[in-house]
Amino acid sequence: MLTVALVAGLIGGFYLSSIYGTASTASISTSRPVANIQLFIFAVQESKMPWAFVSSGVSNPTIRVKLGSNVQIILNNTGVALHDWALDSISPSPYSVRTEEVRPGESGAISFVADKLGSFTYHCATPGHREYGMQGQIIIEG
Ligand SMILES: [Cu+2]
Repeated sequence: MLTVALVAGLIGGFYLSSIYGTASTASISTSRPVANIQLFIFAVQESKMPWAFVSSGVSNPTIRVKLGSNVQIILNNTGVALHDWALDSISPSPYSVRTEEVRPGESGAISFVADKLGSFTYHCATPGHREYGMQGQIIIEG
């Protein structure tokens, strides 16, 4: 019985020292961890009502983001009006994110750090477009 405990203690001690050994080796590295990057690419559908952001064939998709991610939004304006992509206080949300107004045939991009948990609405902030249907949900989860 005593032998078993002694051996277990030795193995445990070795295990712990190997963990700490790994940790101290890792701390030598000066490179920072690569942030989790999540990319979302949207096109625009305004040829019929309701208007929509479209991603992979889905209109106004609910997008899910891991807390702390670097979120990159690309808006390809495939419509004929000005559009943007916004996640702002009007949504409402605690974020203040908005691409420039993107002209037809052009693309806009914006990135932000998803540092606040919750479910919010992204939308096109060009007047009237949200009412036409350009809005969807973004869920930032831990
Ligand atoms: Cu719009």
